[in-house]
Amino acid sequence: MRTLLLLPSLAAALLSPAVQAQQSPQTPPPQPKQVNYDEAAIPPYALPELLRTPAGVEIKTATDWIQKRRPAVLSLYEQHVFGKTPTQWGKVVFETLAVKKDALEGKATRKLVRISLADYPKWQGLELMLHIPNEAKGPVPCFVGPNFGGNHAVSPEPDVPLSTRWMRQGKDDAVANNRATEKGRGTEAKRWPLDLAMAEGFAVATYYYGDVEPDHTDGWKDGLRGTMSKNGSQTEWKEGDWGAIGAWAWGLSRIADYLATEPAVDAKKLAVIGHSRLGKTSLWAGAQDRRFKVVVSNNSGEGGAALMRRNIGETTAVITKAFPHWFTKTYSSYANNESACPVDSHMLIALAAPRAVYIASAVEDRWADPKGEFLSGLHAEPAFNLFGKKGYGVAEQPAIDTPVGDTVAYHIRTGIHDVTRYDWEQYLRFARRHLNQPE
Ligand code: GTR
Repeated sequence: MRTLLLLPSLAAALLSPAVQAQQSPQTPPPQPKQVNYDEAAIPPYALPELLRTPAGVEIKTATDWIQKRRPAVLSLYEQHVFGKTPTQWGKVVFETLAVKKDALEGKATRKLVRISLADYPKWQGLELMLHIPNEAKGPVPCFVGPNFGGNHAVSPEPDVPLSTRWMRQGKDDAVANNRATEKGRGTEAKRWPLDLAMAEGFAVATYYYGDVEPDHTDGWKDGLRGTMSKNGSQTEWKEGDWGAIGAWAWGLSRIADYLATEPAVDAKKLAVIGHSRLGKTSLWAGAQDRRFKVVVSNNSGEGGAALMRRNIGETTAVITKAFPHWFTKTYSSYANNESACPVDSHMLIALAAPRAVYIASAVEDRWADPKGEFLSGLHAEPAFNLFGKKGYGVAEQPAIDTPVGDTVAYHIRTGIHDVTRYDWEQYLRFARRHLNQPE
C-alpha cells in the first residue's frame, strides 16, 4: 500500500504557549505531566491513503467514492473509532411539550419536543429545544447541535424547564450532586447566540447530550445504549460496539427525523454543529447522516478533526484512558500505536463529501491541536475534488481570525477553547452560502 509521508513542520509560530489546555467549564481536562507541545518533536508519520483501497485500486470518480470507498471508510471508522450505530430502533415518538410564540422578546417561537422510542419506554427520551425566527416568510434552514449544560443553560429565558438528568459536576454551582440547579440558567447562552441566528433567518435545534447518555464510564447503564442493548441486560461492550459519541450523534439524527415533520423548518437545509467532545459528535453525525448538508466542528480536537497521528496536545492514549466510553473498545488499542489504525481524521472529514464542512480552532486551545485540525481538512480535499468541489485554497494554516475555504473551510480564532459569536458569524455565513445551492 502506498502511503503519503508527512514530515513534521517546525512552524508552530501561530500557537502561543500561554495556555496549556483550556477546556469547557464542565470538564477540567486530564493534565498529564508530559504533554508534547513541540512540533519538532512529532515523529514522522504516514496517513492512510484516502483514495486508494487496501487492494491498491485508485478511486478516480465521485461514483466510485460514493459506491465503493465511502462505505468502506465509514465501516473502518465504525470498527476502529466510534463503533457501529444500530440500524433499528422501532417507532420514534414526537410529543410537543410546550410552544412559546414570543420567545426572545418576540423574535422567536420556542418549541420543546420530547423525542422517545415506542419500543424502549425505559429510555426517558431526549428533549429538543427548537427556536424558529418569527420573521420567517417560509420554512427556514436549521442548525442542529447538542449542548453541555441543558436547554435551560442555552436559553437566556427563565421559563425553560431545568434539566432533571445526571450532569457532570463542574467547578461552579450550576450543578450540585450531579443535578442542574437554578444557577445554571443561561450559563451556555453565550455559546448559542440565538438572537444572531434568528436575525440571520436560521432556526436552532438543540438537546442536552446527557438525555441520551450520561457522560461517564457507567453512563450507558442509564442511557440509550444500555436500554437498547439486549433489552438492557448487556454488561460489557465489545470491539466494534458503539460508544457514547455514537449515541449522542444518534440523538442528532432523531432530531433530523423530527425536523422533517416540522413545517416551519426546511429539513433539506440542516447544518450540524458541536463543540469539543460534541464537535467529535457532530463530525460523526455528519459522517453518517447525509441529511446534514453542512457539518461544523468547533474545537473538536483528538478523536474529532485533529489528526491522531500527530503526537501533540491530547493523544489517543490520554483520551482513551480518560474517556473510554466515548469510543468503541478497539480505539484504545491505538494508544501509543496510532500508526496501526487504518483511519485518521482526514477520512472522517472526507466522509461528509461532497457536503460542506467547516473546521474551527482557537489559538490557545493547544490541547486540541489546531494545526492537526487544519490538516485533516487539507488532506480530505481530494475526496471533495472528485465532485468538482474545492477545499481550503491554501496549504498552510491561515492567519488568526482569517477564515479560508470553499466547500471545506477553516479558521483559527483568537482566544480559548470555546464557541463564540465570532465562530457563529462564520458558520452562519458558510451555511447560508452552501444551503442555498441547488442539490
Ligand atoms: C477534554 C477532552 C477533550 C475535549 C474536552 C471537552 O477533557 O480531553 O477531548 O473533548 O474535554 O469536551 O470539553
